[in-house]
Amino acid sequence: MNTVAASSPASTAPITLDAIIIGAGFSGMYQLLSLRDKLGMKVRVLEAADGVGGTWYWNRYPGARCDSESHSYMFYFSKELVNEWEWSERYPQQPEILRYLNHVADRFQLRPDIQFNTRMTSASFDSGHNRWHVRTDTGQHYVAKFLITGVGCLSSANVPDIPGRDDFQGQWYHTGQWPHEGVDFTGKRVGVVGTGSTGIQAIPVITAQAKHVTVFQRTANYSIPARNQPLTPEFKRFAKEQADGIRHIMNTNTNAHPFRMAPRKVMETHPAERQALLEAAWLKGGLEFRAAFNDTLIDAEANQVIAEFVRGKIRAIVKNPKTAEMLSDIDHPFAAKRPPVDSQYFETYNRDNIDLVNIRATPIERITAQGIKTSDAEYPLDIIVFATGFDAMTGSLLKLDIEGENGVKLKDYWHAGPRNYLGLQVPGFPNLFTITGPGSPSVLCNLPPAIEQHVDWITNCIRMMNEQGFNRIEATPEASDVWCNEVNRAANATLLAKVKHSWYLGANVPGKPQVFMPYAGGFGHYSEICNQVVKENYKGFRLSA
Ligand code: NA7
Repeated sequence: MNTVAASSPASTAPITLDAIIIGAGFSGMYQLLSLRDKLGMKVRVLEAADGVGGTWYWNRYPGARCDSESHSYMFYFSKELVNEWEWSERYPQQPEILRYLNHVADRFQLRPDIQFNTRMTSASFDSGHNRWHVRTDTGQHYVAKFLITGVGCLSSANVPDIPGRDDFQGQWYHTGQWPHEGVDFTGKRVGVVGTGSTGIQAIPVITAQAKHVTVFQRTANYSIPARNQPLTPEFKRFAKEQADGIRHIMNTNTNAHPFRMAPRKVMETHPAERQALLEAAWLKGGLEFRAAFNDTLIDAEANQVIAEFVRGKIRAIVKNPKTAEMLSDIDHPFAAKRPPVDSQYFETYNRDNIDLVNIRATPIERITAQGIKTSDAEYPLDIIVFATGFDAMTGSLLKLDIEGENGVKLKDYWHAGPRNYLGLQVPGFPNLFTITGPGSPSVLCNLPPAIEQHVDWITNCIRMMNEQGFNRIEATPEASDVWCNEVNRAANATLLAKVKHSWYLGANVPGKPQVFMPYAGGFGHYSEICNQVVKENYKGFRLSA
């Protein structure tokens, strides 16, 4: 192990390293471990928070839980790690995931090489020496051959710029920047804006505590019951004994989840059998519901059938017909926006301390000192919770102020949307790697396997460069163009690209270019493409000494 003391005082003298990694979540920690322990490189991770965890450090809102099943939401690179860690529930809650990531940091002695409370403020590439110069808000200046971002796809909070927000005399919070001490909702009138995965997780938990909750819904959403439960000793044993098989399934299927899509099509299945299969999938719950048929996201007619099944479930659960109508009046195909998984979301609307407001019909006009004013009413509130999502995929990268060759800024190069090769490298930004960057399967996947695949690819690439004496690697503009076309082609082959107001396209952030960002061609297929590129001597990359 080649540990670099991570607590050097602020100084103007540059500190020279082999690689700088930004972020100490799943990505940054595994990348550190790989470069330091496998390749013996001098590496430092810069992390803005005072602890590891990334997304799971910040997202501490009530009900925060992973939608991936716990036995799949972990690292698989170390058999010992798989064997020694035990999850308690089918879907882990945020504190348990954070405990896991802290365990990883301790077990592999990562902390000495992570510099906490340090935000990278800029990075610029020196072409003459093939080195990145990285500056931090702690006044440090690092020089490193490689710069690797592990900043997460959903980490730049999107707080809507609603007029009057600063006038509000109560408290407001964004779910992705939740206070560590928690928020006490007892006796409070709470407004929740947003009904994506986060709002759907938080609303039942907040409503169980608050005096009254008003949900401001812009887009009604599908949700599948999680059917969360404690894991049985038998399942825990199965997950460990079958770890290799589970890993193989995740690494070779479409979404890196530990289950395969059933090899059947909706319209080719007899309606009675179809109904029975959907009922069984609904009872089992979770994201696996999507795997009951393999054409849900490809065939609009098939999707309609499934969408109508879920709408029917909503109408059956929610007793107030007006509320049921608002919740089931969904304007997009099933799973074409990120499909949430819930615990008692629709059931919560049967309580008498919750109301739903359709802000598409009666838009929010402003926030007042007392609450939220829509076009037809004012709602007095003590607390507003913005569950309004993230400037996804590109937001956290563009905040970093990265400048490549010839002084070109990443934000200018990407002014019309992200352009890169394989989601890994941007032309004109040599020796910069973006773990789970736009253009890779990333958010369409269960992320830990996607992160392991990217980190392993980057590590093997750097190993090859070290062994063969290359100092510089850069994606060619031609390869990037071809890849961007492939990303568009893959999206257009599905119903995902049909939804114009989805964060996959950047539509949730005013002014953001609308480009479909993740690669929808499937994780297993994507991995094969990455492997083939290596076999063809890093086809599409320019390597130089
Ligand atoms: P999402 O999925 O982006 O959901 C955000 C929600 O907030 C969604 O209902 C939005 O409505 C709503 N929203 C966003 N901006 C506004 C404004 N200005 N006014 C009213 N409503 C608004 O974010 P989540 O945090 O729920 O989930 C993100 C991911 O985290 C999730 O996919 C998982 O992977 C984990 P819209 O649909 O845009 O009309």
